[in-house]
Amino acid sequence: MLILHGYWLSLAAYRVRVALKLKDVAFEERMHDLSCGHQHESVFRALNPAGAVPALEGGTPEPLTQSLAILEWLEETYPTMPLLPPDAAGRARVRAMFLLTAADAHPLVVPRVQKRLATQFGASEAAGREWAAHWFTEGLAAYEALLSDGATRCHNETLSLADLALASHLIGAERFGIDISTFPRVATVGALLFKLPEFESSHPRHQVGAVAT
Ligand SMILES: N[C@@H](CCC(=O)N[C@@H](CS)C(=O)NCC(=O)O)C(=O)O
Repeated sequence: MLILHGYWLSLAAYRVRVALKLKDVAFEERMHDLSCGHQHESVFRALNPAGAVPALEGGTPEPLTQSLAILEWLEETYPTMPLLPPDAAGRARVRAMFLLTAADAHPLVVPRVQKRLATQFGASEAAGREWAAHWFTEGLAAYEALLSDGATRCHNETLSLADLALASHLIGAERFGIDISTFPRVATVGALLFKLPEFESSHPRHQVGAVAT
């Protein structure tokens, strides 16, 4: 049985949770309370020396880390319900859209960065939230420009890793109080994605330990 090490609020764990469900892979999830610093404990660092979720244990000799690496492994190991297109150009486009969130926006708002902004630069909680909203808004603008008019999915009307990233981005956007109505294509695709049970049931609000934010 695969074990997903996650946290209810983690957008990166969300991306992996959705893929496991879409691919109908059995897993159990263990939550680590990032708000209490559990990611810094030695037992957790043994799973991921970088001190971050997600980590996926049980399918490989060493736990897998980094949502994209985990998702690529899942893709190769459980090819049913493919989440990458068959053509090289399509795969490059999907990975680029995925990285808008996973490489460009999300890393700027994770707890360790927010904490550093506060300790090194004296950023208040409100300033940290504004910072996060800024980077997530930039990401939304990029998705909006890349999506086709009338699109129901990020790429070629077929579910892909890009949709997992966009859905996680939208969860963050909501949390940071961003009005997505100025991004109509993103709003349309997002609304359709969250109608899918795998996307909705994986939402942080339905996870163990969830509290209203
Ligand atoms: N780039 C990583 C992100 C990993 C990451 O930063 N995860 C966050 C939660 S979404 C975390 O565990 N942060 C711990 C911290 O910042 O202290 C991925 O896509 O998996």
